[in-house]
Amino acid sequence: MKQKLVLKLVLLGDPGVGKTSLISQFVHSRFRHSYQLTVGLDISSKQVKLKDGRTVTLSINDIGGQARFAAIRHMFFKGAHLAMFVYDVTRSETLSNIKSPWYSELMEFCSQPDTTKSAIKTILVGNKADLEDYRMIEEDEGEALAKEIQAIDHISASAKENHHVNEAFHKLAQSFFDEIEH
Ligand code: G3D
Ligand code: MG
Repeated sequence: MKQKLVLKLVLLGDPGVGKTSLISQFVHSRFRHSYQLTVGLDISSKQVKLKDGRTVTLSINDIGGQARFAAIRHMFFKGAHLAMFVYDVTRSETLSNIKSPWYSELMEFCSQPDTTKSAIKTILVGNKADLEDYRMIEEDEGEALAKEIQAIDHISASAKENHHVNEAFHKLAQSFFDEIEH
């Protein structure tokens, strides 16, 4: 019997960086112009094809404004295999907030004994790359942070223009298997 592979992916980053928009573009191939605050925890799933032809289902977890509350965040992180850190290239503070609180909290939580710490893979995404005239964060700053937090990669993306969105999700999913099988 074929086993269904499901990986839990969480998106982390400040409000307004485009987490919900990246998911909407990846899962539904659409970009919504009206601002919709994510309420509660929103889970969607999408299948991705790995390099070897197998498919894996991503269970994509989007957390909203409630991200302020530590108790909810912990439920959100629990059992995650993959994390996508998202910042907005037009707002500097969204990059500095990746390291703390987002990265440090994920690590803190993942050091609990019942989680999949050894396997968690992360990627850093600089969203809104279409807003070139308003860019405040250069590529090399994102790359440096990705190295520092040991993310598998740094990707400049645009949920609006569907630029590098699929690549970011696919790369992250693939990295989980590259690690296990080598
Ligand atoms: P969040 O889920 O991280 O809180 P959202 O962020 O996905 O709700 O997006 C917040 C705002 O950024 C929305 O605009 C959304 O349209 C915009 N946005 C998201 N991704 C992009 C992108 O790639 N490029 C541009 N130019 N805008 C983007 P509003 O105006 O509704 O606040
Ligand atoms: Mg949202």
